[in-house]
Amino acid sequence: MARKKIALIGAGNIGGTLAHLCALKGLGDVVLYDVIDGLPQGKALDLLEAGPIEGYDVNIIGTMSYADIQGADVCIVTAGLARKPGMSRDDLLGINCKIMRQVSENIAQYAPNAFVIVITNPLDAMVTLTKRVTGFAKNKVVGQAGVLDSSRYRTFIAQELKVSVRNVTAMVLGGHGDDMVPVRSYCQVAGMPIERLITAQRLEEIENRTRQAGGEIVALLKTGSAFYSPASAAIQMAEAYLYDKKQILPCAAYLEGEYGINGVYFGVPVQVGAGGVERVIELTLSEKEKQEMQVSVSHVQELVAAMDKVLAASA
Ligand code: TXD
Repeated sequence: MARKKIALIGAGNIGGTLAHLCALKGLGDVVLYDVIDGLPQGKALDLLEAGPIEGYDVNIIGTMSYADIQGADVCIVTAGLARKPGMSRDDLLGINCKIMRQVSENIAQYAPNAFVIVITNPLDAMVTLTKRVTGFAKNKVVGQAGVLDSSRYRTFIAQELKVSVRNVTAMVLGGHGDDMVPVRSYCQVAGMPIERLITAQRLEEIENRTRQAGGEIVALLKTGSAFYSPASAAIQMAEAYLYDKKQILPCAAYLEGEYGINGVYFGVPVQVGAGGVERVIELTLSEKEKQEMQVSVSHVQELVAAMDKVLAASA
């Protein structure tokens, strides 16, 4: 059986980490694309030369030519600018819009059957743009935010209770902004509801830290944003697709009436398998969580409206 082909558009911090994870997990042959001459080629060669030590046989190439992504099974997009201290994700809108339009046109041309996972910020707008420009069906374009945000929430809860991260299940829904929605009512530790284990006040603090967790890392790194954990999150989504796992994961999915939301990408639990985003799962939320989802979706709608203005101005 031929190996799968995974195209990584953007070979920066997340792109390089994605390539490393693809190789270590033997997910498929990797094509690393970037516009900075030498960057994708250098990272690809470096990773290839780790192959004999790690024991992977996958091929990894670095390129500045979209023709090399021809026929990719999965495209993971990180092309664009990352945040610096003092910036919000939304500050990236203008520049990343232009980059993502170009990236999407090329994916449509060279990898028309790919499952596309968008990571570039502002996430909810960039994944909406990708679907529009590629013209791909909604099941083939998805955004990564919720897997990471949930992993952050799970990390802080595991630390608080001094239990294995494996015992903590949780979902963070909504847009990938500071008004994301940690869904307390579905958070459990080894099956026990979290509200029985941690006080409401302490949970509030943990949830606030989760909402600010991206910024916490930007403030520490100063030159960019988180990259190990976003890469791990996208790889979990790619594996669910490539291995037809039917795994339920919180992802930015295109909604058509689910949760009362229409026509935008928004973080909800979805089932990912060989069909891509196979189904949206509708949770029963508390009144407070419903309200939080409303606040978050109106922010995403504003962001998409701002994106439309940028696109109209540059058309
Ligand atoms: O959970 C999430 N969704 C995120 C998103 C978590 C963390 C960071 N997230 C966002 O991912 C971040 O705000 C950025 O928008 C992207 C990529 O983050 P990364 O940390 O990898 O940024 P880098 O290291 O700056 O890499 C971006 C690369 C860089 O090498 C550029 O040369 C390249 O993108 N780039 C392009 N590639 C292809 N095509 C074009 N036009 C292009 N322009 C820049």
